[in-house]
Amino acid sequence: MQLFFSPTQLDHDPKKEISDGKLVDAVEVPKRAEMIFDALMKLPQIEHKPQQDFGLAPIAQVHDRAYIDFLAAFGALWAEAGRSGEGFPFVWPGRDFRTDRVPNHLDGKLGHYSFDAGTPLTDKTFGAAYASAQSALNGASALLQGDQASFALCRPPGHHAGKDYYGGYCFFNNAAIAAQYFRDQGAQRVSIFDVDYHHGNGTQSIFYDRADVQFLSVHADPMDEYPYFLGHADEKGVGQGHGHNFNYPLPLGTTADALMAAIEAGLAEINSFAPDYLVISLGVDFFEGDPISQFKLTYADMPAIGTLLKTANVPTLFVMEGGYAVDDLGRNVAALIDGFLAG
Ligand code: OKP
Ligand code: ZN
Repeated sequence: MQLFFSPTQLDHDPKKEISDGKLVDAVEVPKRAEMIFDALMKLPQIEHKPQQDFGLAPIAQVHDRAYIDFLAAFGALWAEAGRSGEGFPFVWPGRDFRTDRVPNHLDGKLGHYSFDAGTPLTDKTFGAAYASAQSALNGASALLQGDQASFALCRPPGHHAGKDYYGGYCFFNNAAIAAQYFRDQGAQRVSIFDVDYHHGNGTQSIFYDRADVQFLSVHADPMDEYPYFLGHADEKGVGQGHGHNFNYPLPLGTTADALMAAIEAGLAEINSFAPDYLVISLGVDFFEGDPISQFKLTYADMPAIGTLLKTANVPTLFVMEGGYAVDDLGRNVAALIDGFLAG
């Protein structure tokens, strides 16, 4: 199994985030990727090769140009405004505000292109997010060339990012970019199964009106957990996309049995859809020790999740999303992938 990761992804190195009314130490840190990389490299089946650069075009197949340009320009705009620290939005268009005009002012732009205040933006974010998306594209390319499985160690993660907004530590939607790339390279149908603890609101939104990309997500019930405003079971898709979106919200405190039952339900839908490729948005923040999450899976539960995902029996790209128990992160991911490879 080829593993894709570039050190440029470590350049996004935020110091602080806003949480519980305070500036606290950032949770989505470079060390996360280093821990996962080191642990995966210990698996004998994993090989790490140099990355190809697919350019901006496949990113622009998913994200609006103006949004991409804003992220690219952010560092200069922030410096020009004479600001120090990291970029945080604090004003958004409320329900009946206008969103058809992008404000000139930096604070207006920040609000226009984001949906939460928990995601620090730095002058290095664009480069790291670009490199993270390239890892996903390399992983997709490996499957297009005939590999049965590949692992894109994406970080920053992607599944909360929509076509023209960031949030939830996510800037470019790596899973969506990979899925769209499969389509653009001739695949007829692609499934994205999001098994992060949080709902993949960005990925859902990007494909909500489409019949060619099926989206499924198991996650903590948005009534009780971030991102709060999307991820309910009655969100089925619109237009051509109706019947191609599947949400499996689960209660806080969920253990392996219930999570695996929901994954099995999702796998049955994937089986009927018969995709050419499967993208797994993988977060291991369902781990009991995760500092920001409230599911109760143990380290010992990880291999069975991987083995279960293998039963999809479709060429599979893993795209890394969340997981914040930094000391346990590597071995949790490696145990899950070990279970997948053994399955
Ligand atoms: C990203 B991913 C906790 C704030 C949590 C956002 C969580 C984003 C999770 N006080 N903020 O899906 O793992
Ligand atoms: Zn998550």
